[in-house]
Amino acid sequence: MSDITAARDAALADIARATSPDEVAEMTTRFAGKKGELAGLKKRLGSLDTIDEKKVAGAAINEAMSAVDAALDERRAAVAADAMRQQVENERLDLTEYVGKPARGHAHLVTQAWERLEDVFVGLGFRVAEGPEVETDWHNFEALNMGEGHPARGEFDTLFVDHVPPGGRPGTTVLRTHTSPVQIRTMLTEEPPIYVIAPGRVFRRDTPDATHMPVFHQIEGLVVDRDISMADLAGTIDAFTKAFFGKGWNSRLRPSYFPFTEPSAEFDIQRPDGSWIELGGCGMVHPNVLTAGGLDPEEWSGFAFGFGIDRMAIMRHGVADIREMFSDDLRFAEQF
Ligand code: FA5
Repeated sequence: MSDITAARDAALADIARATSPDEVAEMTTRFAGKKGELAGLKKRLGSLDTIDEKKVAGAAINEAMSAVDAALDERRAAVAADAMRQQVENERLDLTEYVGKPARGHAHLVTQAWERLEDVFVGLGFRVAEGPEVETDWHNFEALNMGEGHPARGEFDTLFVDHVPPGGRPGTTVLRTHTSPVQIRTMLTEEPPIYVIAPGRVFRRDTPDATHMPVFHQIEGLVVDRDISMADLAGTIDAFTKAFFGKGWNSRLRPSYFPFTEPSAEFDIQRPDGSWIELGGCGMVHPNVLTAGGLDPEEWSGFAFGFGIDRMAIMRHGVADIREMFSDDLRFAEQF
């Protein structure tokens, strides 16, 4: 009987000290398994002399085994709860722990310029129009008075898309080289008077350098109404220049050539220090373009302009190289 009591007490003492699920598992084998001490004592029951002795000792062993089993169950549950508590503590995320001011991002320089341009032109009474970046040859060139083989096509180093439209010819799907096709799409879907701007992404096979990117952004302007003249164009460009850059800035038009405007001009803006910078092209919408847009040139007249948003952004912020705007260097982006 003292062997049974000693084995039980030793087992219960050890079990009470177990601290991990692994230890409890090991003790389960050691104390409650077939090769355990109590199991060994049970096998020795046969060596006792009387039935009564066997009964008493057998009952004591069973009682001891039940006590050990219960202690193991209890310990197993306790260490499992501890382990869970530990894991929760380890994985705790203290959201109040952050000290200091979180760094806030901001819109890209081009996006900032794009959104300000929209604001200024909407303030002048324009609406924002859109067109697809993948265009048909017809919208990008033909309808803009640049038929097949027109020499001006050569100025746009065009990227072609493999797609062949149903019933169409290969090589007639392009990445738009300018935002001017939005002029055509607008005229075809809207009745004049038309006062729209169309900012967007355009593509050319230009090698990147300080002033060129193969993917860049333009903003187009189109006005179609009755009795629109070159004076309206010049006045609009000047109103825009002062609204966007400031009161001390001026604008001028210089004769130029675009197939889709006649007459055509380049427009420059003058900084308060007196220096001039070229911004974009403009002119009176060519009668052929009005016709392609489904409008009668005898009844309607209009002007259009287009300029580079990226170039304007680098001018405004004094950035030396357009490529810097598209690097992933945060030290650059964080300056603006
Ligand atoms: C045009 O694209 C005409 N569609 C503009 C126009 C519209 C004229 C309506 C008349 C009426 P141009 O190819 O010059 O014109 O491009 C206009 C502007 O886009 C340029 O002044 C320049 O600011 C910008 N630009 C042209 N190529 C690039 C380039 N590779 N990277 C960045 N900006 C460019």
